[in-house]
Amino acid sequence: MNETLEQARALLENARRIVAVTGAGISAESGVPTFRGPEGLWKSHRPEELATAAAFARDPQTVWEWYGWRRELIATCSPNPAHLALARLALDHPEVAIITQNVDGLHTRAATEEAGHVDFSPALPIELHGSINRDRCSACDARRPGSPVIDVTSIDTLPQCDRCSALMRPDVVWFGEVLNEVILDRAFRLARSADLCLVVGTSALVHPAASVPLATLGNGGKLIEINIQETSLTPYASAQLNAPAGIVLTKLIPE
Ligand code: BJW
Ligand code: ZN
Repeated sequence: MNETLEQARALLENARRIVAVTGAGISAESGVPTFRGPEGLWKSHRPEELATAAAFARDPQTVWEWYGWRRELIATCSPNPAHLALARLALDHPEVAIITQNVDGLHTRAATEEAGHVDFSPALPIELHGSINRDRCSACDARRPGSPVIDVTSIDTLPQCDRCSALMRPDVVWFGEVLNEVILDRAFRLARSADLCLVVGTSALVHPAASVPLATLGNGGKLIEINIQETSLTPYASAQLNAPAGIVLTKLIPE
């Protein structure tokens, strides 16, 4: 890895505008399970089966059980050295944006931990797939902070909207749903104007998020990939660092 690490350091030092596109792998060292792979299954359901509006309409109790389990788990997790290193990079460097597919809020927590306050920070992420810690009404779109514990005993005990009494759902983007247009435009604009894209811990299987690094490449920018496995983006990477994100990013972005 040492030679590639040197290449990656040189790319980072020479870049003026940088985007970091992250996925579930960056939170793996915090104890948050990834979606795909042997560790990624929950009660033998695949995310494609549970993370859909159709699954919620058919069986909201099972879908809420999964999200409730994940909320409780994430509440016990903390940002790891990889989140903190990216937050440092964004605070120290004038033009860095963190774009995440993750809904776990760990980049946001890292931003406040590194900056020491909760106001606007350049280390706050652009969250493409929403936040697991917010609820959204399935009928009127009202949003509110989510309860940390969900009672899935019956439909009537599931979270309900204060405004219209319909079922609340997690404020995340499910398969087949469109991503927020403003957020997505911003992510693509930043990626297109970046000289360098760090792609960290994503299988790069889910679109349109997986196309964001391609926008940097398409405009003549370079990619650094940090992943314990190869992905469809690996052949396009100027440097592929094949090791856990926490180890690589602390070497690449020292304190
Ligand atoms: C480590 C590590 C360590 C582990 N260090 N690395 C174009 C082509 C084909 C299909 C489509 C397309 N455009 C749209 C689609 C359809 C669909 C899609 O992409 N399907 C594909 C699966 C084929 N996309 C959508 O439906 C999207 N909507 C949309 O496009 O609307 C317009 C439209 C509608 C209808 C038709 C056509 C267009 C919405 C996608 C929403 C995804 N939502 C989820 C759930 C969010 C809520 C929740 O959390 O429950 O988002 S699915 C899930 O996957 C989650 C993730 O953000 C996303 C990506 O997963 P990620 O982060 O890459 O995780 P893993 O587990 O896959 O990978 C982990 C990686 O980490 C691995 O590589 C490991 O090796 C690595 N790793 N430890 C470094 N320590
Ligand atoms: Zn409502």
